[in-house]
Amino acid sequence: MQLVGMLDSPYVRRAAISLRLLGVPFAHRSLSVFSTFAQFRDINPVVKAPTLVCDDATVLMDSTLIIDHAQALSGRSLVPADPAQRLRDLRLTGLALAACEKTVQIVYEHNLRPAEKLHQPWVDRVRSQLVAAYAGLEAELAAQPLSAQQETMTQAGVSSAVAWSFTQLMLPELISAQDFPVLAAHAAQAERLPVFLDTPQV
Ligand SMILES: N[C@@H](CCC(=O)N[C@@H](CS)C(=O)NCC(=O)O)C(=O)O
Repeated sequence: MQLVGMLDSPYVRRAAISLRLLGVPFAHRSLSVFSTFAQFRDINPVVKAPTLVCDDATVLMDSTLIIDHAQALSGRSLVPADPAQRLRDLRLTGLALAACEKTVQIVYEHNLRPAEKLHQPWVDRVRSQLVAAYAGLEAELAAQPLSAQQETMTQAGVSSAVAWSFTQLMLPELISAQDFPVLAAHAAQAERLPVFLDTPQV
């Protein structure tokens, strides 16, 4: 199985970390959706990272669906089975994915659009959504921490740490660790785990 995409994408990184936590073997192919667009398109015409090329040659995209498939293969899940704990984990994963999406939108707005075409009201709207997603995560983690241990980490623990590190890499001036200390501490602890160190975003 091949996981295609660069680890500076939080979606690729959370998929890679999840596959490793689940013990699902894969080869990582570090192709960019930008600088190696044509090569990526030969594998997946939709050019979405991550893309998983399965052993039977099925081409699967979207990190959530790739993780779902990996969980079926491994017979394990990174989401708790208990309905109440599961709901909380899904909610926190949703907040983390929203934070990833809003960070990517701001980065694309600045990097892909000519400066004179940047639409500031849109950037302001997306930024407020990004802050809301991190405020939600901070409140949840302050009320009840997430595990940052490799053996007990859930999908929310993985995705919130990956999202935080990604935003800190791309937009450090926009989201300050001082405003989200519990989340920043969770991510710092997760980033010291072997599975995170083996899957670096840079
Ligand atoms: N919901 C998707 C989002 C994936 C995504 O947007 N990936 C970005 C890279 S960070 C991408 O493929 N961008 C290229 C494009 O959308 O054209 C997932 O969870 O995998």
